[in-house]
Amino acid sequence: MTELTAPKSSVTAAQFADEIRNELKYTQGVTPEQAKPADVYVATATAVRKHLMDSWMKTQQDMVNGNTKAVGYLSAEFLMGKQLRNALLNSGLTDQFYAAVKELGFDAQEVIDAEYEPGLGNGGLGRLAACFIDSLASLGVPAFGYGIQYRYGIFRQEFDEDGRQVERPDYWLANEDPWGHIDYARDQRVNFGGEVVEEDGKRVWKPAWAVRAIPVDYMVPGYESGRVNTLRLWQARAYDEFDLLTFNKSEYLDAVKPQVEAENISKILYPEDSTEVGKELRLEQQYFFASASLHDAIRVFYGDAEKPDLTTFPDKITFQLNDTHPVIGIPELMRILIDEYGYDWDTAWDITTKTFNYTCHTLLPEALEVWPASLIGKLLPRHLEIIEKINDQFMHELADRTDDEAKIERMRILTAGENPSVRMAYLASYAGSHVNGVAELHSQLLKDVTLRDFSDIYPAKFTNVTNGVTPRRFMKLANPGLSALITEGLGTDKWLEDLELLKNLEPLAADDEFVKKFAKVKYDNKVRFADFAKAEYGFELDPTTMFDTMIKRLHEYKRQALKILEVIATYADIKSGKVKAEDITPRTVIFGAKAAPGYYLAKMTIQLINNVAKVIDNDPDVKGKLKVVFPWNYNIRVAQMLIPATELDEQISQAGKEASGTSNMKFALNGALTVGTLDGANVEIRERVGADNFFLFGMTVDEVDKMYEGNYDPAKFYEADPRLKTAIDMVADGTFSNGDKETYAPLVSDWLTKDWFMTLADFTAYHDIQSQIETLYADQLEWNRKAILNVANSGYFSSDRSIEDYLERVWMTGPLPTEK
Ligand code: OAK
Repeated sequence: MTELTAPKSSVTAAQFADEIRNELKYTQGVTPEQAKPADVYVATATAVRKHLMDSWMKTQQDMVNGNTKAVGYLSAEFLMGKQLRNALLNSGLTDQFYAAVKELGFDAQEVIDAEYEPGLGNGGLGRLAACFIDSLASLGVPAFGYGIQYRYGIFRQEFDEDGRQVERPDYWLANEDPWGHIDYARDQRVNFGGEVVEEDGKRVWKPAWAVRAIPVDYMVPGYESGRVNTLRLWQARAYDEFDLLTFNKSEYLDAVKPQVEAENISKILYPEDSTEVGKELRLEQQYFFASASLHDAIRVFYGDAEKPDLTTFPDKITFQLNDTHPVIGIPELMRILIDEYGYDWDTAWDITTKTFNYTCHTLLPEALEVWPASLIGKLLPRHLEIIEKINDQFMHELADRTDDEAKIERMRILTAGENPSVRMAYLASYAGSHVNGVAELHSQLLKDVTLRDFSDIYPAKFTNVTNGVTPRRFMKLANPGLSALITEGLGTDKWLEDLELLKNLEPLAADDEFVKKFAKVKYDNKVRFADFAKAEYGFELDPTTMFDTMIKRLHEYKRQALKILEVIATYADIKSGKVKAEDITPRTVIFGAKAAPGYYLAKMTIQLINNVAKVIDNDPDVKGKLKVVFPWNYNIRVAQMLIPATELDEQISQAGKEASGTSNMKFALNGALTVGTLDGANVEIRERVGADNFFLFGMTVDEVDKMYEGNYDPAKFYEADPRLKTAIDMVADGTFSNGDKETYAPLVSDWLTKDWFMTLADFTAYHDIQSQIETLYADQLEWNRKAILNVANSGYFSSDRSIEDYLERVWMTGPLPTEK
């Protein structure tokens, strides 16, 4: 399928074909006859980069020479997805590409498929970072994304014959990466370990070992903005032996070990989502990229000046801390200013506090990073001193502001006692200019609960910026059919830059002809996904059934268990004849999820889902009525196929646990209806699309809190709802484990005795809403009308709007001036 693109590059398809031929010859060293699709992919990517080069250089020049403050987005994760089609779109070369590869005798899809998706993130936080740098470039705001170029991204997920998750290494760099440019000349030295000594009345850090940080630059082209920003991902390399020889011989062995291990620092992305593992390597990673990025920004804006005036640093760039992972950058900037540039403490503090802002992405206490002071002292002794001093200063400041000693004690950045630790969220909340949550409810809960003491003392720091998603990737690229229909309906494609224009689709929801066209697009997307699922996974999907999807990391709070228990109960209803054949709405339930490798119950839930899928599939009684599939290794590519094909989106987390969610936005924008709780951004989606166009169920945050207070007993809910009881009994009695009662015993026991996220308490409400869903689904015209209303009213959830909010509320900057 070709796509209409704007802006059109003036390059013709024939010229572009020549450029590709040229790259095949001079980059790949092959003739078009010898070339494989992978060669054509690399050649095309190389040609596209050249098209972007002038804008990239100009953007950097304008950023350095002008007066527009830049944004530095510091993030341990950037989950970018494939680059080729996005780069073609934003350079106006899509049509030329399709024509050129055809002329060269290749299948465009095979060329696109040759790109290996980099998985440099775990989930929502990493994908949000990718959407944000897309929007920054599209709005023409000068920006850097700063992170780590992990050699191994998120693990590749497979399932074994028992349905268990198996993690395989994702060696994405075993494939050519034509987008990344390694810039050896702009490396940075990052030091670790050693001790701090007193020299001439100054504290001097004598590190024990160092790592070379080498930037790999990725162009981030804006859509229709003519601007190209930079994503700079750091690679860790060892220095050569010369450095080691400077160490005292007797320490040689100790010294050589970290040297050899230097490259481990950028070797692997931690496959954790929300729960932290206290690993030394993780702190090394965090310091590695924070330190290299701060030094890099100083180099970018002040060149090699020996005595730059760094009091202007916060006017040059503002740094956003994407959760706590880069928060070690705060003491690092203090250290750079004091130790490397000779500023006094107060001046350094003034610069530092003006430079950083902090976004929190969680409500789970265990996801707020806390580092043992001993570990920081071992790896970064000078930073520990600085953190101690920040904490002292903070305690004094608090004593001036409140008499509440218990509160002061609660707020310590460095905890007291025998094994003190450093609370990174508190450090960020004290030192950052602004602190924000990622949806209204989340920001409110941060203020009321998680960071309450901080918001009491510093209310002006706290703000909300509701997340968003880029319509370029998640509508235009993922859903060409719907995009074309929207452009037809609106008479313009400007909605891709101003997503609120979707509002003008609202009247078309009353136009039966338009609704039918919309329904046809959805059906075609279902067929497309079914074809993909057949080719990729061997699944047989029936596109006439309802596509009901739950995609997100596997976590108890997200409650995949609620969904699978409802599926099991429905299966039992059909088997027992309780539900008549004619009353059944045939459904295909689609799951996509990775579980952290060490997360026992999450992995067991995956195994259960796979085995439920298997049992249902082998049962002729439910054929054509119910099907469950679990495409393994869910990633951005699968998301781009599956979201446009989905009719019902599951956002069923326990209220008060999901910070925002962003797939909920992607689904609404692609015309799915949501069944969801009042959690995260669901609340705002429902407000905008209208309560009639959203299937709400379940307890509210207040009800959840009350239930916790009342000593929640899940067994009562098990006893009270016969469907729930049957479903859990089936899991327990071996129905989904070849008769083995032990397989899921830990899961069953957790449900019946603990059930921290109250899956059982919400089960009945979740079932009750299903009949509303099915009644509406039976009236396809009405269903699709509501789906259109979801699209029309979700323009607010563009990441362009999120970035505009950050510009106004947090960063106080804007786009580079455009030339007349
Ligand atoms: C990851 C590690 C530590 C803390 C939070 C996360 C994370 O991925 N959080 C997710 O961030 C998304 C983007 O803001 C939100 O939409 C999700 O609700 C949140 O779980």
